[in-house]
Amino acid sequence: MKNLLMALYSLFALGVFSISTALAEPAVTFQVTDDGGSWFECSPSTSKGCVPEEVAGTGEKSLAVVSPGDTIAFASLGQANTLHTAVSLMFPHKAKNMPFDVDLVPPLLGGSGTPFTVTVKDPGLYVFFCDIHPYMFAAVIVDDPSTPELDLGHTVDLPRVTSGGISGLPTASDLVLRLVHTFFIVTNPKNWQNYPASGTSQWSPSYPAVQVLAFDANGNPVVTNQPDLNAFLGGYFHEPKTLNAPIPPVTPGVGQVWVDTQFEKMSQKTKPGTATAVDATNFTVVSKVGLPAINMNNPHNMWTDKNQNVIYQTQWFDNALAVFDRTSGKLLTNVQVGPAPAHVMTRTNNDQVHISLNGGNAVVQLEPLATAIDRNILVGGPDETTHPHAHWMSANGQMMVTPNADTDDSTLFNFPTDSIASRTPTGNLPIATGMMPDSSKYYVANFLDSTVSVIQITTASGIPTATLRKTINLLANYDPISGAVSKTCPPVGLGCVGALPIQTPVSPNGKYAVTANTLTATITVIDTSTDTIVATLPCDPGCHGVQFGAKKGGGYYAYVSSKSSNEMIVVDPDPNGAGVAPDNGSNAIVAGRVLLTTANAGVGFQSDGTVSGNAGMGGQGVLPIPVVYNGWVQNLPTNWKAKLTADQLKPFP
Ligand SMILES: [Cu+2]
Repeated sequence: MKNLLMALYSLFALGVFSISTALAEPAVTFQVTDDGGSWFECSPSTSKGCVPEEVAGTGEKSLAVVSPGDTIAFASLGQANTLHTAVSLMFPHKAKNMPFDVDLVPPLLGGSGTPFTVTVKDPGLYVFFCDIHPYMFAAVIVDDPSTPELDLGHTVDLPRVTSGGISGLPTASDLVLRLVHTFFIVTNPKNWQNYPASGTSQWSPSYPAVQVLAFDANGNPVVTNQPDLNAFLGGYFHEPKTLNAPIPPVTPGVGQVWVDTQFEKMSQKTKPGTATAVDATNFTVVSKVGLPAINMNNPHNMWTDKNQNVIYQTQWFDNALAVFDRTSGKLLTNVQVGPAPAHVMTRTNNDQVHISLNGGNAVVQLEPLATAIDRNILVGGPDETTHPHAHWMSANGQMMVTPNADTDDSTLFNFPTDSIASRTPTGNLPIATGMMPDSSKYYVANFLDSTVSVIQITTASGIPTATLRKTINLLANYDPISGAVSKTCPPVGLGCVGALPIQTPVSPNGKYAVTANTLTATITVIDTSTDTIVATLPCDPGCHGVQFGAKKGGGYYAYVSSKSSNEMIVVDPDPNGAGVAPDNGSNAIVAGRVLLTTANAGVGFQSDGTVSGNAGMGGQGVLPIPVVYNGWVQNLPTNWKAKLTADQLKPFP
């Protein structure tokens, strides 16, 4: 036996088995990282395939061109700290070996480091993503050697996009071009919208300067009549665009607005992300917290305790919840909670802290101020991977609802009975929730579906039951092939369209819900009395986070963040005030914009580090202080209550 082994070793050494090892060698490896943009970094370990930045556009590291029959690989080899997945989002119609959905476990969580490999046989365009962090993209073009251009193929399938999926969509259709455009914006920090502190700047994103072959609905080639993809996409999306320096609202807000500038880098640490505090009374930046001492990693979402003293800060690309002092920015604790902690909220009745584990199947419950971990509340069966993202806690503290990204449903957990009351099917990849101030109804934004599920809660004898009442289709007025929009919305006549919706909170007075749509860069306002879309406002690329804060003198602002921009948008959903019709959000306006970089630093600005890149970029979680939602506002200390109006202190009758 020993001799046989020795003989085999000799044969390997002589290269006799080199054919099989050559077949297994991937043309490209996409390694997951925590770095903004290049989350699937095309590995330089093999020279073939990765499109160099001088061709793809400086900063673009997630694009590959390979040949039919090549193998591509996805791996977590130590640059990422938490669980990610590799999932096929878009691929040539009926392509072999598609679709797939695999976990990429990092060495830190016990992963073996063995890459997942798949052979791509059919020429055309493939886009892959992480369905835990759904803006992590990789793209592969499998090029047909018989044509001089790069081949996107005739049609593609998107099995998880819209209910029932999309099959056979032309590659030159509006929706595919929007996804390709978004890929090149999101994965390349140089293509993010960099607003100036004063005057104007040009936003001129770059795309690969190569000829591409795509086809329209009649099977005719359409892109080849343009010089290259750079010229084509730039023309199609009317770029370059002029960016005006953000002008803040005239009417101040109350307190502070914290924004997770999740991609902003500091020279004192290797992982990206800061929490940026804006003084809502003058809309200047007063604090940037990067927590270099713990190498804070991708801060995603925040909440505070009932006294508004601490910031609970999730680290979505990591496994811990950081807690820091809101005034000083000093770290208080860093608690290991589990894979990909996404969102955090408190319970109004006891100030306990609840953190969703986006890479797991639970919401972690901590004692107030995160002094101890109580338990993991399972939101699915013990063997399920539900992947809850942005949960919401009811105003009375009795219920919690989660959007389960991996099981396409929503869990309603009832605290008095300590059990799951219901699981309601939603659309594809539910990502965020928002609840009415009387806990009568909640909204679930379905990311890949571009729908919002409206779920009614009926409580009898202390037991809630949930019923799907309506599905609001944000793409109802949109033709994915031509891009035609059949309906415009108030107040500025923008198309009534929202694609890839994310955060969707309901206003503290329960009159409207506001949704941030990441693909269309639009903000949708939903009238909660009719559950219809009543307004559409412009947003920035990667439009993502929304929360309501108090407007000085009465009413609310909806503060909106965008991943691929360095500004925050301030929406006034009721500029003519409560009691003056309309009060349903249909006259919502963008009241102003706030630059999130240190160029907008105000008096007394403080920070625990020096910004070294992606300044002000990566806007995700938003937390206005004080928290003015029904149930929380009543618990505020008197000094905060003194800043609010009687209506704000009692937002819902
Ligand atoms: Cu991920």
